[in-house]
Amino acid sequence: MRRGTDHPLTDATVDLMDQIAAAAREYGRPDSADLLVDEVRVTRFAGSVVVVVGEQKRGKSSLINALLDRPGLLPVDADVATDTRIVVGYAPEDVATVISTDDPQGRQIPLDELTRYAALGTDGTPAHPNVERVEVGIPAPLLADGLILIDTPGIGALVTGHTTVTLATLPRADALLFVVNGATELTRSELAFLGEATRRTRAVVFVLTRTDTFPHWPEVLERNRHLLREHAPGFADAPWFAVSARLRHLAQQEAAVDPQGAAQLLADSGTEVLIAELRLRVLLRGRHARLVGLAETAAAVLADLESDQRQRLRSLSADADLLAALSARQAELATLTAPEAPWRSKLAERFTDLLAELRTDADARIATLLGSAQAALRDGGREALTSVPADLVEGSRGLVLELENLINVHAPVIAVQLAGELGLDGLTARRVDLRAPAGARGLAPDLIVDQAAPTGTRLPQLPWLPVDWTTRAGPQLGTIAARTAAGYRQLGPAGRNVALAVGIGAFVALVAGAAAMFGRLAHQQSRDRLRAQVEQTLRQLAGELPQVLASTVDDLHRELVTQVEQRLDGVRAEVDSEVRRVLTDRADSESRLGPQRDEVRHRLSRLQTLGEDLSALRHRLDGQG
Ligand SMILES: Nc1nc2c(ncn2[C@@H]2O[C@H](COP(=O)(O)OP(=O)(O)O)[C@@H](O)[C@H]2O)c(=O)[nH]1
Ligand SMILES: [Mg+2]
Repeated sequence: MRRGTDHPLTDATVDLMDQIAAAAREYGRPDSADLLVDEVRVTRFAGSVVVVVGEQKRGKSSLINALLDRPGLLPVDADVATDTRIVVGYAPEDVATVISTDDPQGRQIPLDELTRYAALGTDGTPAHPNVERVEVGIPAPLLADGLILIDTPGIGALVTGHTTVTLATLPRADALLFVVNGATELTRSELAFLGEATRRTRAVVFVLTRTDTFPHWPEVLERNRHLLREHAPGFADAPWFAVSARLRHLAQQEAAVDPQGAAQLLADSGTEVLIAELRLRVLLRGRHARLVGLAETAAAVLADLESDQRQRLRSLSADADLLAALSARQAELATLTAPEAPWRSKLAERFTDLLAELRTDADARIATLLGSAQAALRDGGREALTSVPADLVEGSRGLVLELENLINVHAPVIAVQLAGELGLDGLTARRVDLRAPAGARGLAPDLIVDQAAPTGTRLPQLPWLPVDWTTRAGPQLGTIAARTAAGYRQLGPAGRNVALAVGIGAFVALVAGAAAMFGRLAHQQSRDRLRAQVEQTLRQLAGELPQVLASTVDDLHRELVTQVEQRLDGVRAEVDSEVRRVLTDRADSESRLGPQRDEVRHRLSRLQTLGEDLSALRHRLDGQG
């Protein structure tokens, strides 16, 4: 994969990580070594996801086509509206895959059939309501650098299905690219969306399109800034880019004939500045945050290794207090591993709270789905007979995504808290992998694009993007590595990680079942019948949800308990063997202890050198930030 936008310190960082991983392996911490190697892999390949959002016909799809210099790529037409998410990433050759309820694994389609699957039909209803997303891979240079662009259906009222899904996607992306056009100022629904988005996104870039058609766009832009200050102050300082997709296409056509004119058109299109911004702010900053996270993880690993060796030195030097300290730790661990250890009930309480929160949230969302369906059936025209079921299908997807978000925000916090309270060196809540099979997440963008959707689910989601559970407090562009490091720092030495790999399959299946029901309700003849069926399906969903949520949370709880128990057993075994070593060392002769001390001192000095190199690197990273 071509990497034109690489961070200047990538090689230096990766090289040092390799050295630290090697030391960890040599000095008896293979898990820490694996952790580092794993994170390096993620850092090398992780791309940045940009969700392109805006109302219908603002020029989102045209903009993506222009940025990729592929005029016909995404469906653009006065009367063809995008009706599903189109995820565009790098692939060495053109490829398109439809992920639908019928084909959760994905089914390859010719790229030129994209419109058929991704757009509304001529009668204004989805031609393929079961399509969850389409993944498109093309060999565009901008994507080769790791960018993933997600084209979305237009946002409307906050409660509509499409908008719900788009909002739920934001915490999983690196940036939001918000598209408006130069004709009119931000609408009420756009401002409402942005208000909601403030809590959910790390970075936003505003793009005002069609500057070629709307000469008064500068006034519109000024007015928009003003409106943002008033209605979404969190975005008041976000950058704005005024562009014309058309001028970029014209420039492309002119390039061979009139290079000078083409260069002027390209400059006038404003798109080059936007591309530079995407490279700099999104790609490069994402990489930077990942490198910083990696360096932080490495620092914690080093501290861990050093503490091991210091303890070893104490033992070899017949430190009188060491045995007492180890015995105290043994006693403490004995209490913690007892069946009546207080952490168990405390943990149970936290999961009970989580369940309550999930239920409240789910109930509220189902009530909203019902309310807006009823309103549309009461007030809408005939099109409500098709739009309401379609909206409910999307609304169900949004429900799953939002509940996943909630679990992903809370479950790691519970794990982190517990680890802190148990004083468990090495209990690290790295990531809560809720659904995807091992290896399907946090992978290279090319893998995300190439890979089939997660297996074992009936309602496949957007490619899983790690949820930002540090919210906005973390690095500007949160990343797996940065967040992993945050968890690591809170929890002390890593090495043995708690990855909560729990399926929420039952939950997904339940909601997918409801979504499929809604899908079948389209083209009903009577409003009253449709209303009755919608109400019945939602009631059924609301009725079954508590049980399914309870068992999901129960699984999570059990999984964490198992992990903690295993970890406690591991620590116990470690401390026990340390005690045995202390006793052996005591019985040993000075002629044998001396050389061992020398070896440990040698190790400590190697670790110290690595530590100095790491400090220097972190300093350089700070300077680049
Ligand atoms: N003149 C002009 N028209 C544009 C430009 N960008 C988009 N359009 C037109 O605006 C309409 C809506 O564009 P589209 O990309 O489908 O909007 P979307 O619904 O936000 O994805 C289409 O007819 C496009 O041809 C532009 O930069 N200049
Ligand atoms: Mg579109």
